[in-house]
Amino acid sequence: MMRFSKLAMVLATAILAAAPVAAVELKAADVHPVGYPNIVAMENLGKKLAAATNGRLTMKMFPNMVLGDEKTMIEQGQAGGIDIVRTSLGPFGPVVPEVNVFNMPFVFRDEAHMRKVIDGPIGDEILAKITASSANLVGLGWMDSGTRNVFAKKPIRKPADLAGQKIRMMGNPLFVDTMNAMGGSGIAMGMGDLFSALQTGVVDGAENNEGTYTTQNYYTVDKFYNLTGHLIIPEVFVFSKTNWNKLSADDQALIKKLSKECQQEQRKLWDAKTVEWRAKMKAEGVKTITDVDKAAFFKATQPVRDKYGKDYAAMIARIQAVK
Ligand code: BDP
Repeated sequence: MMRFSKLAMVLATAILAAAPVAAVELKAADVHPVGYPNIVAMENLGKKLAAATNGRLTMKMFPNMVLGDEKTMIEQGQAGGIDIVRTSLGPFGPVVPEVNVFNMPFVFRDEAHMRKVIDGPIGDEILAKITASSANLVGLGWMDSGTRNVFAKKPIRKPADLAGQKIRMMGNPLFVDTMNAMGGSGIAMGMGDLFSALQTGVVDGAENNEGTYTTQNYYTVDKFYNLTGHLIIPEVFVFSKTNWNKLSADDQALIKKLSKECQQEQRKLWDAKTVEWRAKMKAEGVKTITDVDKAAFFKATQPVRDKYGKDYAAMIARIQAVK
């Protein structure tokens, strides 16, 4: 009897050791279509993760707003329904107000400046603020999203050209104030509703980078792409904290390391795609207006920087000091 139970124990131990560790499929969500740099970079993170864990951790990408627009995706991340949410910082501001420092009009001199800031200690600090906030999310990394420019059915060169124009902005009061200060009428709306809003005249225009302007087909309705350059907003990707806490410390460290790689890889993909998007705009007859009075838009938006920036004055000074 004694001998039998010993054998049973040995067998049970052997079976347990051979049983595969439960595999986890991480859910990642994005509003963009397959092939967009953010999606490709995130899918590559997933592939590396699967390779490094022998398939124990894998990732499934839900692109194209299939899990909702960014507001919904962020809420799902907070609730644990989505593991990795990639979102513009725009709709993230109402959830973690500290990120609004990057959402301020003309806070970055240019994209190179923005990249330097997100790669350096300030970028890490804001990610840590996201993680430390009550949002129940872990800040993992940044992505480039180019420069946002106003598109409309007419050229926009100065604030007076925006008079009477209803311009869609991302859901954050800061942006509605920004557009109103720029001379237009800002209307907050999710990206999912924008195409039909443009078509039906609910709004006259919107603002975005070349990538979203072309891949969402906005150029088919609004042919003037005006280089107002008022916002350079990095994108962030975050992990649901509820689900993060279920991972081992080693897995967390691995995901953090791959996130840093993803941040650098996305930017290379971004630069290559930007060349393609610009070529497409040209081929499709988009009129890119370059002689925009940016100084006038900068001046017009000073009250927005004064109103929202007063809470982040020290941080803004540090951003500006990054050369
Ligand atoms: C794009 C961002 C995306 C935003 C979108 C928007 O990549 O995250 O949802 O703008 O305007 O540039 O809503």
